Amino acid sequence: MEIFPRLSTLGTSNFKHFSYFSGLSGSGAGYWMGLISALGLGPREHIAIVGGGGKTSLCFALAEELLQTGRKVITTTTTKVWHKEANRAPCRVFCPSGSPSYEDLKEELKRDGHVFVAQRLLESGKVEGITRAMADSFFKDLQVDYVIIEADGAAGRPVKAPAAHEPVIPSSATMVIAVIGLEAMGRPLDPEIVFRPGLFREITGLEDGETITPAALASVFQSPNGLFKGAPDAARRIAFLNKLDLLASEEEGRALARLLLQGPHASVERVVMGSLSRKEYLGM
Ligand SMILES: Nc1nc2c(ncn2[C@@H]2O[C@H](COP(=O)(O)OP(=O)(O)OP(=O)(O)O)[C@@H](O)[C@H]2O)c(=O)[nH]1
Ligand SMILES: [Mg+2]
Repeated sequence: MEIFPRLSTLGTSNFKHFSYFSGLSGSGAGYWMGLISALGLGPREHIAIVGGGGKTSLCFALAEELLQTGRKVITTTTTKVWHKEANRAPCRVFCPSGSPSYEDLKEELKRDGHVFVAQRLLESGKVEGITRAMADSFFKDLQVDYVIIEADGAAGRPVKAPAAHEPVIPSSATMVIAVIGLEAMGRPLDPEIVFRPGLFREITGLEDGETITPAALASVFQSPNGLFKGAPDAARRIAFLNKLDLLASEEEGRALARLLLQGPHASVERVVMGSLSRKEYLGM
């Protein structure tokens, strides 16, 4: 097991007056919320993040907010992330020959509060993630407060549809957060916007070049083959509509939130809309 020591942590800001949601009756009326309250996190959670358009950003923003409230956090991936992304954690632990020593991990968590764990560094510049079973064990055996997993890949696109082997969600996940980047809204269906466009077409019924609408995006959250595929039955499902800063008008974001919360196929416990870049969130 290799341990990489503390880097400086990132700054944050929690509550700001909101400007986008004047017409929405969100539970944070009048104020942006912090991520912990917007997501409705309990005192311990095993969180799998799927989709595109902000998974890594959400993973580290959430870890940072939890760390500031004194919680112990393991971030990791069941797929791959860039090494430079892993370096955002105050401490990184690599365990190429299997599970890391829990005694050492406990020491690192005591010292730094937030540890990123992966198997090994790859020549591509990515790091290879851990197995579902290891993530389950961190949550159940190590009893760390929060395990946060990037459990899917979208090759930098804001939206995707999962392939057969995706996402990779551990069975003890208590919450699955499906992320999209709202800049996909109103854009034509194109491989630059959509990862796995063929599967996206199957789910949404759109053809190449057709406009991506709120209804099409709602179907990607709601289809059995969509973003929440493989989520454990007991896990709460949250839709995270990110990059609100890139939408000219929030109306289409609101329309999507309404479909997800009130439509005939509503299946998410809550919707969080906002911007990870601006650290502005509203939970609905
Ligand atoms: N404008 C804007 N950009 C954002 C926001 N959140 C994330 N980004 C940027 O969007 C890009 C993708 O964000 P990531 O967090 O890497 O997304 P991801 O889902 O992990 O992407 P993959 O790992 O490639 O599937 C990065 O360049 C981020 O800096 C946001 O709220 N607004
Ligand atoms: Mg990522």
